[in-house]
Amino acid sequence: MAAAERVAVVLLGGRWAGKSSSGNSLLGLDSSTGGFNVGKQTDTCIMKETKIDSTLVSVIDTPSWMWVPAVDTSEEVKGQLKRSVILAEQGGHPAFLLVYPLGSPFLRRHKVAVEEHLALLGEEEEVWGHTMVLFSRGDWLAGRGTSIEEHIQTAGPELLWLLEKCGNRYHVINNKEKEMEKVKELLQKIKEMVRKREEMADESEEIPPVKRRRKSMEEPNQMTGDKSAAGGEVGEPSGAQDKD
Ligand SMILES: Nc1nc2c(ncn2[C@@H]2O[C@H](COP(=O)(O)OP(=O)(O)OP(=O)(O)O)[C@@H](O)[C@H]2O)c(=O)[nH]1
Ligand SMILES: [Mg+2]
Repeated sequence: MAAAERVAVVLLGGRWAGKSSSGNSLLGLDSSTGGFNVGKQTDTCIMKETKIDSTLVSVIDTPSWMWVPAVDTSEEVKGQLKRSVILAEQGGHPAFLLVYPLGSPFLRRHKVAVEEHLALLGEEEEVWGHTMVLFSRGDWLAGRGTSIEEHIQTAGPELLWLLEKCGNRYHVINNKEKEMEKVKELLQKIKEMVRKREEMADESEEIPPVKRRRKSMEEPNQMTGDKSAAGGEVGEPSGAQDKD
């Protein structure tokens, strides 16, 4: 299947970053209409699907890490993060969105946490080559009357490091406004990232195919979920009602 027709987006990041909300923006849903639970801590991976124009998009929400080195993250959360990759590979061409809220400085401890938690997901070049920064809380920028470019220029070296690791791929989203045009723009960027990566993989045997990477990863215990139709989900729902 062509890369343009199907993608699987994994939402990654620290506590309260806006992962579930960003997933809902992609799905065009909210907590009360079948989207991810917002405002309640996500504790297992959940995959939901939607169709945006002709593209089938699998959206995978994950539990947060705290802003600590990976060694201090529970085995349960680490297992769920690894599981997200396996779910993504079932759902299409994997793309990782590293969700980070605007208005929060990205410091050395954030850098360490991101680097070490992404290392759990697979081979470094392969993972970072499929990763884009998704800045949530786009309304923060609007409130300050500044652009993302200006914000990046005045941010510290850690944020510049992050963007460089992501090949300068980023997108700004305001989850308080369901802006479909912005979501479509994001999807185009994701597809472009995946397409470029697939092309590089075709050109170079140095880059391990996704399937080979998967073999090297431990199968988690809880692979009981089945992918369901659009709007359906895979994995254990957290069950509680949202506060948002
Ligand atoms: N103003 C504003 N608030 C946002 C935005 N995105 C998320 N939030 C708020 O940020 C809080 C956390 O959002 P979640 O989507 O639950 O964040 P999360 O990363 O899934 O959080 P955990 O799973 O609990 O770690 C909620 O109160 C959201 O309403 C945004 O773009 N703008
Ligand atoms: Mg969440």
